[in-house]
Amino acid sequence: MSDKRHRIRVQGSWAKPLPKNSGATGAVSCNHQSKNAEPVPGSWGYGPQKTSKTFAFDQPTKPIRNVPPEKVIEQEGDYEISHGPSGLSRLRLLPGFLQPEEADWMFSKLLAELPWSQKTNFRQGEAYEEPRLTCWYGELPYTYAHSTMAANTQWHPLLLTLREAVEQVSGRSFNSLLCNLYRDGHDSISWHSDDEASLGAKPTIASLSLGDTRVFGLRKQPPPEENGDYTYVERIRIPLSHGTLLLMEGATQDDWQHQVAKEYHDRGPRINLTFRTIYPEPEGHRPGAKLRFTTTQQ
Ligand SMILES: O=C(O)CCC(=O)C(=O)O
Repeated sequence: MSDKRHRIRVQGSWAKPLPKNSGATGAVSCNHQSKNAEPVPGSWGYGPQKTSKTFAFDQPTKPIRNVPPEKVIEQEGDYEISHGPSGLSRLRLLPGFLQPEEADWMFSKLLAELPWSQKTNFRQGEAYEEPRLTCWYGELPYTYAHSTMAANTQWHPLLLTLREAVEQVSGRSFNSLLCNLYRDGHDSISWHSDDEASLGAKPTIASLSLGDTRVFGLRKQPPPEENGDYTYVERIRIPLSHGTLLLMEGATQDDWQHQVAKEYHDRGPRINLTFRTIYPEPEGHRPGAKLRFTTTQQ
């Protein structure tokens, strides 16, 4: 290797200083000042310093807080995710609740045959198109945020079969179903809890996923002294794959929020079926009101 190429290779922290008088081949510019060179007034590190600053380390007045590491739940099992403040919050994850081949044909059938539509909802008085398609089954209407889905008793026969299977494994009964279709990775549902008064106290929600895997995120509600700041709350992520059943039980809707965030790489369509039990709206409250604003919870 020629001397020049060799020096190019070893520049940086490995580079040895060039020998003195290295001649033309050593013409790599550097900031060395020769012993006799006059310092340039005002240049970095030379010349008279106008102010002399000292840096003192002050002990921080507030304790340093760490953001808790996010937990991941992937294995089949029952998980007690918190014990307060509203009681025990519990998840049950059943990957492979449906065999892949049966999940495949159910996905295609539901994608083609359910009455999917895009709903307008409202946030702080502003209308927006929900970034997903939905449909609703149940003898009662369901209102969340500020939008109502009309009662619909025309259950697709496949949904009745799935409801029975979910009831058997969960030991709960469900009279309603909210279906979500995420067309691609840009479709999503933002942070919320399924805690409308019409779902009753401590509802069990059974969520069945078909199609592409999406990450289901959970974050703990911050205590009142945090004033709605979620920076230091516990977080959990659960990849929900084709044929997986997730049960949310106990105080999960009181003490945690959940979301399916947008993703910025390719995702295929995904259907999510959330079986619920709906009760008539409590009297004297607007439909869709949150339970904590309608009753005193124990
Ligand atoms: O798609 C999911 O897994 C979540 C759906 C959901 O959060 C909801 O319907 O309330």
